[in-house]
Amino acid sequence: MTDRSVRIAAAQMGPIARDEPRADVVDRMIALLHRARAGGAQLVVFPELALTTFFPRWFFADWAEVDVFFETEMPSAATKPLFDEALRLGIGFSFGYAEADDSSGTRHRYNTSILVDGRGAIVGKYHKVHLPGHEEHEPWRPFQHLERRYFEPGSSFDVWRAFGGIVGMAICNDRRWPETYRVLALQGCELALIGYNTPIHYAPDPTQDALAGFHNHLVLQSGAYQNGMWVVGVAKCGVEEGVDALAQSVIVAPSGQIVAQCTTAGDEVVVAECDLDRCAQYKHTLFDFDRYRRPEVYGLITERRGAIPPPP
Ligand code: ING
Repeated sequence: MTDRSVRIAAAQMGPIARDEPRADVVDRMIALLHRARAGGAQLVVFPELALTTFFPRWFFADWAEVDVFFETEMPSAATKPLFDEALRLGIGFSFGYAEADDSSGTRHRYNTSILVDGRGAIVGKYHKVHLPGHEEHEPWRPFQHLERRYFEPGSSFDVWRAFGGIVGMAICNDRRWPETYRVLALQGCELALIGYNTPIHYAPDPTQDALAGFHNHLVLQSGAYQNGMWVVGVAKCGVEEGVDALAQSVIVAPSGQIVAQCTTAGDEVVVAECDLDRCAQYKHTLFDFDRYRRPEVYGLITERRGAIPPPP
């Protein structure tokens, strides 16, 4: 058994204020990079929408007010210091941001995550597939969740060969859908990097609030175990512009065990030794997909969107 260990850091971030300059946020990310480096990390995972406050919590009638939160180039002048420092340290990283893509002549906006290798190259880009929340202003809510208004959904889950293994990315709500992990794992994914911004209060059903932490770890751990992959879930958390967001960032082994967990609701780094060869303990036994899966029985999973119960 070879050892394909990668030392991975979960770089959790505390609140980002609405008017916090990107340069200040990048300084925080570089400080986290240094703390990860001190722990020997080769790959640092940052949260979803790591450069700005979680702006989908507000309704903006004017798109000009929304677009200030988007990046039109990556790296940009504001983020280049992060790329430069990571390159100097030889560390790879991933982070989420709001992407404005004007390359087609019309603007397309995505909730995006990128993967950068130790040589500073952007080796992967992912557009969030599962957009939660709602499309129109819903004043009954204490705060909005307008990702479905501000972003277009992505159209694929992809993997990339990097850091000695096969790496995939997902974003926040994606982690709640088992299809996310399974589609990645059907491409051989050994490591899934997942940033999140999760308000603890869920207006449609507040009874879920008390279970926010349980549900977060439940889905990350089951995704890891059922697909024999390492899963890194990293929060932007704490009370951000009056909204309390879940922390509890974790690194989860293919066994489903949590091997490292943040214990604050702020900027914090935890590091774990992630031997990608441990994936085989599950992928080649209990979850040997090619031997045990029955896709001919699973047709409804891709044919049908909503549930259709039997006739009464
Ligand atoms: N956030 C949330 C998530 O799926 C949400 C949406 C909020 C779900 C509160 C449940 C409760 O973690 C994002 N950004 O997807």
